[in-house]
Amino acid sequence: MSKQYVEVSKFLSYVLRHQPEVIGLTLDNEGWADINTLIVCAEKEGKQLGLSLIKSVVERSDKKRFAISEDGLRIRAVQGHSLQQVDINYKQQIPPELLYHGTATRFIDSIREQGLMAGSRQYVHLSSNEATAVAVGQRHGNPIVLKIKALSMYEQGFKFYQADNGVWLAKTVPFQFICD
Ligand code: HQG
Repeated sequence: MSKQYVEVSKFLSYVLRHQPEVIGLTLDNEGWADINTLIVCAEKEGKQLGLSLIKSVVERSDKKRFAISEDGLRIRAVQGHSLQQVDINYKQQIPPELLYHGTATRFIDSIREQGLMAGSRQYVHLSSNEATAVAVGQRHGNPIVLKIKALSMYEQGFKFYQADNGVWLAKTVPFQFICD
């Protein structure tokens, strides 16, 4: 993706997952924003976003971070929200035996004590492949990939969800389900 696309993608992630109010935007309960309103609000803040630019960023997003509604009028982030009022009706799924979580080595002591916590986001994010987890961990520092006994967790009553882009979500991961 070009530098401009990455910038727009980060901007969309920020306003659609975390802080729509910084540009005067409101999201509905399922996280949708009206695209025309988004364009107007962004422009007031000095950010030029045309409809075609937004559409190509959505289509080319490496992780398929965003979705456009069937009528083409609304946009939302498919996962990653910290906004508590957004309640996406994720599909509950039976997870594979193992899922992966990339983090930084400096968090390990705290994770050992508390398990994986969602922190400011609504969910702990897990992936079905190790490479994605390495990349996620690198964002925080010296990366380490934790293997999660997801199926055992599920069998003990923990719920797993999957976002439209394949990211796995759980409210928490107790440390006992992290492989040695
Ligand atoms: C860590 C990206 C201390 C956790 C990715 C992580 C992902 C703890 C950090 C999505 C902890 C939170 C989310 C505990 C968890 N003590 N640290 N008990 N429990 N942590 O950014 O998973 O590219 O909120 O390990 O692909 O890094 O933006 O979560 O290191 O799917 O689309 O606390 O964001 O997607 O960091 O990333 P984050 P994350 P995008």
